[in-house]
Amino acid sequence: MNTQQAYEWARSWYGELGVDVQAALDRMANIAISIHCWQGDDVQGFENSSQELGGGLAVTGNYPGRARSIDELRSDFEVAHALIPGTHRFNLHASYGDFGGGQVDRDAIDVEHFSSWMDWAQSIGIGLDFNPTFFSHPKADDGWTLSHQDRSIREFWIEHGRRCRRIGAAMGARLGTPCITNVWIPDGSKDQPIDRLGPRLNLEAALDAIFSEPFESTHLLDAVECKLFGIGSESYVVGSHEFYLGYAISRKTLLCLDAGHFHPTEVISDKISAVMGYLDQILLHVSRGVRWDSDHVVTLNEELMAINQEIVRGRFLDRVHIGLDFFDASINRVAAWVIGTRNVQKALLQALLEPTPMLRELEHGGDLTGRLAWQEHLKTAPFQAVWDHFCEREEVPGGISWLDRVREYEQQVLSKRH
Ligand code: RNT
Ligand code: ZN
Repeated sequence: MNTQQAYEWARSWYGELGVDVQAALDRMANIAISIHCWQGDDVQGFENSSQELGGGLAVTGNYPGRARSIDELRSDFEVAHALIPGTHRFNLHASYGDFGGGQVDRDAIDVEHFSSWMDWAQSIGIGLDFNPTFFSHPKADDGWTLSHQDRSIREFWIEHGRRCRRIGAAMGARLGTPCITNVWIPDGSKDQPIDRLGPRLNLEAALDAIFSEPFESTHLLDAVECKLFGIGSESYVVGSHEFYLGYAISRKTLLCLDAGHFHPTEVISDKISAVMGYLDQILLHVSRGVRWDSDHVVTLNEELMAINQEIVRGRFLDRVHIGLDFFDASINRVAAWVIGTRNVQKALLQALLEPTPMLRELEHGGDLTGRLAWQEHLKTAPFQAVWDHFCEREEVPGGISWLDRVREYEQQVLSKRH
């Protein structure tokens, strides 16, 4: 059976369950994933400083070939993007500005430092997303930024946040697609604090100051990212889930849910339907924690499936922005991007191929036995044939053949970086 015959057979298999495969593929082709720049260079950035990675973030592994310059990062991403079906977005951190070999502090960055990124994005036809960088900086070395007890430190970071929104809005205006600008700060405490309230009040006021400048929502969308704990903030995180949920609802920003930011058995797939009644849009940081917020490359596991099922079943595709957040330096970084992004797409496509009305009917009719039997049966549906057809349609390698291109690029380019 050739791939076309396999696809036709799979199509009729799904068709018998009332699933329109063609419609699912058409929908898939238009879903842009926000691919994070920081998998390409181990969250180092291009600030020309000797500052080490901070904020409790940890990248482990020393696989050769890390991107050391803007040109290398762009080239690596282009290789990955060409192996991922569809057109996606690139998610930059403020520390990745084009500073021309000089040093520009975080409270002095401006649109001009990102104009070459915008030129590049436009030239390859992708949108950009953005993040202020509240870590890996002398003024964040004690682990506190926007909620710092020292007003001058808070003001430094507020200025950074305000500038980042201007940069984000410029990206959105230039590229014709809103730039989601996501605030994550590391602030918190290793041990039990006496004052849990004060820093939260500081953070609330600092965020209000950052968000006070109005921008068109067609240019800029603001998001805030909550977290349960981090390395060095095990006992208290200022920007917790409750804090940011309340903030996002009251200020009408997006809430960012990172899959690695909750208790190990607490899942963001269950949070989507809970928050969508109160929030217009949300951002996801699809990640994979292994025992902790370890940011492993996303695999096609049950939670990834559940996240995407929730987005599709709730008809939230236009209101949930899918971003990625993982960083693994122990494997080829281009492959990490390709594997993680394609996995999200596979989960999404499987969700779009679900015979949801039939499953709902079983559930509503009280046939929980049938529901479980069908859920399990669908796990071995002839999905691979549909996926390969989708890749072919989008002119990218199907199956595992993309790996040949990554290996070739590794041999010709990545292995020569020392
Ligand atoms: C950290 C957050 C945040 C970062 C990136 C680099 O716990 O998940 O999103 O991973 O900003
Ligand atoms: Zn995140």
